[in-house]
This record gives sequence, structure tokens and C-alpha cells, in this order.
Amino acid sequence: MCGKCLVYNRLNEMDKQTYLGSSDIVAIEKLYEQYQSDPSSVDESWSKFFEGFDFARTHYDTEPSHGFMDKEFKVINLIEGYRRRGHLFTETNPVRTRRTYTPTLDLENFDLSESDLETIFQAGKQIGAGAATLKEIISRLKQTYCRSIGVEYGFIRNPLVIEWIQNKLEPGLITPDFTEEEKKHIYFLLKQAVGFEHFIHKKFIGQKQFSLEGAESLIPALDAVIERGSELGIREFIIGMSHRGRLNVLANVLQKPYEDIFNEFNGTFYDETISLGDVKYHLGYGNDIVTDHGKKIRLNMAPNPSHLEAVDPVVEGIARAKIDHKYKGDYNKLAPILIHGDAAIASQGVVYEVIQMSRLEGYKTGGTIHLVINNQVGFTTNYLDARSSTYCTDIGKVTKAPIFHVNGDDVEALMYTIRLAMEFRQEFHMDVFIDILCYRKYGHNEGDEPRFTQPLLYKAIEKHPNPRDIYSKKLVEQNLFSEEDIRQAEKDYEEILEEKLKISQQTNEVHIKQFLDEDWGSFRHPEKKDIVKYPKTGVAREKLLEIGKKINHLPEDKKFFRKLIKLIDERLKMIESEKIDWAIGELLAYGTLLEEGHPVRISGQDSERGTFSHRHAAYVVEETGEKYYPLKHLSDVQGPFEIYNSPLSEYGVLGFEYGYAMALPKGLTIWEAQFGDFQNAAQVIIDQYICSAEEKWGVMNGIVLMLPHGFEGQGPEHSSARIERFLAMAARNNMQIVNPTTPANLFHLLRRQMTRKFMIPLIIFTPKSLLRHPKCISSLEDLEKGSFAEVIDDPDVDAGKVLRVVLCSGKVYYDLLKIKQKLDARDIALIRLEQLHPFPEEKLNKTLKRYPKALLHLWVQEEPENMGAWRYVRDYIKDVQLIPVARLASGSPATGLNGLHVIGQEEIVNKVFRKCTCELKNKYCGLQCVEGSSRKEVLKVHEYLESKPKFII
Ligand SMILES: Cc1ncc(C[n+]2csc(CCOP(=O)(O)OP(=O)(O)O)c2C)c(N)n1
Ligand SMILES: [Mg+2]
Repeated sequence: MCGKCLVYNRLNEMDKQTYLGSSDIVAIEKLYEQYQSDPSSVDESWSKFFEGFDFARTHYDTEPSHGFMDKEFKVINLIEGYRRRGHLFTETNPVRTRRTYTPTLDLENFDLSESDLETIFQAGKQIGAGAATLKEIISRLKQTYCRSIGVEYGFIRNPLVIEWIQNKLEPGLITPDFTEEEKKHIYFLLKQAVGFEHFIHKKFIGQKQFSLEGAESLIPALDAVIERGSELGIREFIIGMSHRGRLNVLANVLQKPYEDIFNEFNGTFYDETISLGDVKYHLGYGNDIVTDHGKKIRLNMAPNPSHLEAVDPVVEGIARAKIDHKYKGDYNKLAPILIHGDAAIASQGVVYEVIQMSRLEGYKTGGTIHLVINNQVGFTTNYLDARSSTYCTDIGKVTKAPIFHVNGDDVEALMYTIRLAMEFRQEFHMDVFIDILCYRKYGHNEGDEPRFTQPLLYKAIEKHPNPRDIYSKKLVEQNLFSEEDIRQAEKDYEEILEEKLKISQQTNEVHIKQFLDEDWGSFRHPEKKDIVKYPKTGVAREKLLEIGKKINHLPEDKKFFRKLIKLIDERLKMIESEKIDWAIGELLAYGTLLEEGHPVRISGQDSERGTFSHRHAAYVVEETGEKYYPLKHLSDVQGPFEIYNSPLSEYGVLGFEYGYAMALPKGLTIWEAQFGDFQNAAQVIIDQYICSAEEKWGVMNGIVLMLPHGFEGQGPEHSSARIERFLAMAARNNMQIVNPTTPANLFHLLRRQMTRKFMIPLIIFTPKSLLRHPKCISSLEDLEKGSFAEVIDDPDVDAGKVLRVVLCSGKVYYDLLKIKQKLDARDIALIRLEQLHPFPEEKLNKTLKRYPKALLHLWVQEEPENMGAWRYVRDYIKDVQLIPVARLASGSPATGLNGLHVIGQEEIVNKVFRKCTCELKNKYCGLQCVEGSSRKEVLKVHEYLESKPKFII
């Protein structure tokens, strides 16, 4: 085999093994020559190898012989082996024997042997050991890479990061060296972590606590993040975690009063802060704590639904909002911490979405500290059935984040790693993962029996001492404590808890502290009267004209695409002629809010231009690709404007924006779906946060969803934003569900969202064809005067003569209007329901009363009968008999054939305008009255229709 082939072979082998087997010196020398003339011409792992070799050479006292050089290479190779694969051979699992991985790090796999152990190698300098015997080098490598901490960083491409990690690990060796004070502090935290679980277990028998037992080291680990973080400039942490150990973290890290937690176990009703509430291990909490170094740190634990990992994007959004606004873009001041379960992090797709967002301009948060409570089981499922990847943390490699695997029983090793991780985050503003290998003392919850499914593991766990006892034994051996000291300390802590329990029993009323109360200061929950109040949202004409010009300004010194220039020109002409289309109405809403100082943030797929090319919030400079955002150039004192094309994610991005809105009540935060139905990929955020958060956790949120909706023959997946689903979940004013039909109403709606002292999520069904519909135009006066209209009455009727009243919502109005105008049917009233929830009962009833002679009231929708707003609206309208005109009920929302769509649409419209020829001689009295019918017969037909409505195909 020629040298080249050999090298090639070796490279392939490297891919498989990550380090060399038996190296061939001739081939390597050739490659080395190649490296010397151009380092980038050889594979990265080889260039690192040669780099090391050069290093060793420059430190030789004498020029080495060929054979000696060969051995040096092999030792460098062995070092590289430990760096890359050492994590596979660690002592990180407290209760199980690790799986076996091949090839091992045995000497023979590096073409070395026992006889080399006493030889001195210069290669030792690479790991800070100086020229050292192979035995010493291996001992050091084992100490660093194969004990309680396994480090994965071989996949990282940035040499600065690699160097940083190696410099931290290798010269110092991973041998945590804590002062006596620090050791006592660690014990103190473990004592609390273990004692708290034991106490609850004893006092609240059978109640779910999702005990942390087996993973109690999490508490000192979090303490270390906070302490080290505060030393490095962090002022606030936003924490997201699920059930496991949450109560313990709330009590012993966020310092939520014990009595409040016990009260949630005992309580029978909530005080006025909350309506339905949630189980105690889902509630959020915020507190200022003081670190050991006297620094004040804000800790916020986000409320969390049962849905594992759903909280991740929400935490990131909260963090980003605070970094943007409270910390003026300084990523060193706030860090998110996400605590995962091993099963959840490995398999919940939203984790990937969040990690993929973590380095993007619009979504980054300066690096998240990911901690995994890796108890090696998910409910009853073994880790072997729970993932295909080697580690549950393999997802971290997506962004080349370093990953540490640590034995949870070795609390000092864990503390050491945590400090390192925190430093890394502050240095590189990247994510970092710490996989805490531990176990779960009991079943999934306190009532669950783990021995059904993991009999062997639980036999081992049964006898296994907890981390507190392991550590206290060590400290007793080191003469830091006597056994009596330990016994007393644990007894004292239990007495404190007893005391707190007694306090908690003084009331059975549960008070839930408002999450992020520091940001929501002057806001208050709305009362019924607030909801029906219509704030004035008009803006003076001159202001509108001024902003209209500014948002359609192309900087003269830059060159833009000719179609964009034409579009902007047309927009300016429209504004001058005081005609406002959808895009202008929307942009003017943002412009006026920004001028008033409100921050505006929009994110969604292709939102900058707009999927349907209506928005053009970013002008792209033709020659450079640079973007110009006119809404950022309104005035020196305006609010900040941010718009981002999001990654192709719904769950992650909506969760993020929801979190952003949660932390920024004074801002308008909008998430836009590409087509409305894609919101179903984010259903968890809609169900678990948007519609239920206020009732569960007492938190308000003003997030705005823009969901393109409308039947335009574009097929089943591009027609419906699933109005019916939102309406099914609408109750007690939990969301505003709106289907506006005019630019002015959109303008007022967006402005209304920012002018009240309370916040409710706003779901807007936005149009597609209406973006360019010649009738979908408002006058400047419409924007200047008035407010958002929940109901729009027909301006073009003889009210006293109206016989048929047609209620509808959204784009179908324009289809109906076309025929009405063609027929000049002034005895038909088209009433638009612009807001569906909260249902504007009063306004609608008042409008209906304008038509006392109406014989027929129709609800018209283009959606199938089982979708759209029909079933929701019919429950609200009691005063008149409403007859639906809709497509036949179906499983799929719309047809794929445009031709069939057109037929259906015409049928709907024709049905509405079909003339009646009954004896009443009223053109539009009923739907199916035949010529010459008597009044009695007409009424019979109506009755029939009411009981068995006819639908359109
Ligand atoms: C999205 C989602 N699917 C399923 C569940 C039900 N569930 C709750 S905890 C759990 C096991 C979680 O295992 P892991 O992530 O390892 O956390 P652990 O309980 O072991 O700490 C399951 C399946 C859930 N809460 N959320
Ligand atoms: Mg688990």
C-alpha cells in the first residue's frame, strides 16, 4: 500500500475511532510535509496533531531519533484519545455499571505497551505535565478525563473554545480544591435538600411532590451557578424546570417561604389573586436573594405546564426581553437556566427548536446553562428505550456547545464543573450542558412503584446512601465535623421545618405571588366593565401623514430594487390621497405606537417582507444586502422596533414570543404564522399558556398572534387558521379573538392592545386576498377618529325595510358585498362581527334591533359547518333565530381544487341572496319558500330550516 493510501486509510480510521490505531511513520511524515507548506491542506484533526508535535519539538533538548519521534506521536495520539473519548470511560454513574465502548483507551490501541510506561515523553507538556513518564501522563489524563467528570468537546470547531477548555482542564487537573468554609457550605445545602424531601415525604403522605431524592446535588449545583454567576456580573437568572425537585429548588434556592409551600399542600381555596390555580409544582416564583458575597441577585422561576420542555422557549423569551430592555443588550447581566429530565431533553422536539434559535440575532440570550437531572429513567421507561443517542445531551452538539457529564454523588466535582460552565457562558455567550448522573430514589411520583419495571436498579438504589450522607461522611473523615455535629445540624433543620409547618396550618387560604410582579407593577386584572369599554385609539391626521411619509422613505444614498421603489411610490400616493390599505394601516399602527414610546417586536416566518409581500418592513439594499428598517427611523425618542424572520419553527418561536410578552407588558409583541393553520404546531403554547395561564397562574400576557385565514382556493392547509379551536377554548375573557375586515379596524385593534391597563392575548385572523382587495380600503379619517369596532353595521341599507339580516365575520363579507352591490339589495343588511371573543353581545343586540322587520337572520361563513365561528356564535345569539349558511361539515377544512372552491363559494353567496317568491311578496323573507306559499307555509319552512339547516357543499 502506498503512503498516500495509508494516510487516507488512517484518516478513515480516525473518523471511526477518533484517534489513530497503529500509525505509519512514512505516511505521517508525508502528511507532515504537506502540513508544513500549508496547514489548512490537511484534515483538522491531523493539523492539531502536528501542532502538538511542533510544540513538543520546540521543547526537545536534543533532536530526537526517528523511533523516538514515532513514540512521541503515539503519545500525542493517546492524549488526543483521552481528550476525545475519555468521557466514555468515566466513573460518572452512581448506581449502574456503564456500557462498554470500543475502542478503549488501552495502551495497545495506540501502539504503545507497558514497557513504555517509564519512558519520559515531551508530549506531556501538551497537558501541562512537562516532560513526563508515560505512566504519569496517563495518570494525569485519567484524573482529568475519566473520573467523576466526563467532558465532551472534541466536536467543537472553534479553536479558541477548545483552547479555553483545555487550558481550564488540563494544567489544573480536575481536582476540586474547596476551602473548609466552602465544604461546610456545600454540606449545609445538601442537608437542606435532603431534609426538605424527607420532611415532605413524612408529613404529606401520598401527595405528589416529585421528589428530588437521588439528585439532591442539584441544590448546591444551582447555588454554585448563582454564586459564580454573580461574581462574573450576572444580576438575574431566569429558570425553567419541570416537576422533578421543583419544590426543593423553590424552597432552597429561590427561598420561597417553606410555610407557603406547605400551605399549598394543606390549602383548600385561593385568595383573590387566582381563579382556578394549578398544582404546586407548576407555579412560578420570583425573589431577590443575597449571595455569599453580598450581591443581590434576582431569581425568577417561570410557571410551567405539565408539558415537558414547553417552558424552554418561554424562559428564553423572558430572558431576551429583559436583556433587551432592562439590561440594555448586556448578555453578561442575565442568564437563563434550563433544568431538564433525561428522557424529556432527549426526545422533546422543542428542545431542538430552542437550541437552534440560541445563536440567532433575534433570539439569542447569551448562552443558556442547561442542567440535566439524569436519573436514567423517564416514568417507567429505561434510558435504553428512551433514546437512540449515546447521551441524553447529544442535542447540545447542534450548536457545538461543550457537554459535561458529572457523577451526582460527587458534589465537589459537580460544583467545580458548574463554576467552569458559568465562566464558559460568560466568556463565549454560548450554551453549555451539565448532565448530572444520578438516580430516582422512588417511583416516578410518591405513589408509584418502580420495582415493577426496574427491579435490579431499585435493588441497588435501595442500599445507596444519599449525597448528603456521602458528603458528610467525607467531612467527618476530614475532621471538619463530628458525627454529633451532623446529627445535630439535621435535627435543627427538621425543627425549623416543623415550625414552618405549624405556621402554614394557621390558614387554608392559598396566596399565589404574581410572577414577574416587578415588571407588571401598574397593570391590573380587568373587570367586566373594562372589557366592554372602547378606548379611543385615533391619531391626529397630521401625525398620520407625517409617520406615513417616514415609514415609506427610501434613503437617497442607497440603491433599491426597482419594484420596491415603485411600491413605495404607490404607497405614498395612497397616503396622499388619504386611502389606507391593509399594509399601511398595519404599519401606521406600529409607527404611531413607536412614536408614543412603545416597543414593538414582530417575529414569524418571512415576516419582514410578509409572506404575501404586503408588509415590506425591511428594505434590502440592492448592492450590499444590508437592510433598512424605516420603522426604526421615526424619531430619537421612539420605542425600539424589532422585526425578525424567524427560523422555521412554530412551537419554539411562539413560546419565545409569549415569554417576551410576559416580561414586557408595555411592548407590543407579535408572532405571525406563515399560514394560520401552522399555529397547530405550537398548540402546546396556545393551550398551556395563551388561553389558560391567567386562570392557572394569575399571569397576564399581551401576546398578539397574526394568523392568515380565508378560503381562497389554496387547498386544505392554506385556508383555515382554525377559528373554531380558539373559540372552543375561549371563556371568561381569556383571549381576544378578532377577525377584522378593514385596515382602520386593524389599526385601532393594535393600538387598543397598548392603551389599556391590563393585558389579554390577542388572536387576529388576518387576511390574504384582502391585502390587495380594492374595497378593503379605509380613509385616513377612519384612523383619525373613533376606536376599534367589535361589530360593523351595514352603512348601506334602508334599516326599516330590511327583511334579511346577514351576520358574518372576516373575508366572506367582501364576497357578499359584491353581490349585494350588484343587486343593489338595500333590504339586506350585512353585519360584520369583527370581534368574536369577548363576544360583543350588547353591541350586536343593539345592532340587530335596528332591523325590527327582518324575517330571516342568517349566519354566513365560508368554513364548513363544523368549523369557523358558527357553533360558537349560535350559543350567544338567543334573541333571533339564526340559520347557518356554510359548507357541509367535513374533516378537511377545504378542497384542493380551485374550481370546486369557486362553486362552493358561489353557492354560499347565492343562497344568501336567493329571492323568495312566497305570498309575502318580500324579496328576501325566506330561503326556500316556493311561489304562492301561504304565510303559514312560509313559517313552516322557516321552522324546518331552523331544525335542519341546509348547508352548502
Ligand atoms: C410532553 C409530555 N409528554 C408526557 C408527559 C408525561 N410525563 C411526565 S413526567 C414523564 C417522565 C419524564 O422523564 P424525565 O424527563 O427523565 O424526568 P424525570 O421524571 O425522570 O425527572 C412523563 C412521560 C408530560 N408531562 N409531557
Ligand atoms: Mg429521568
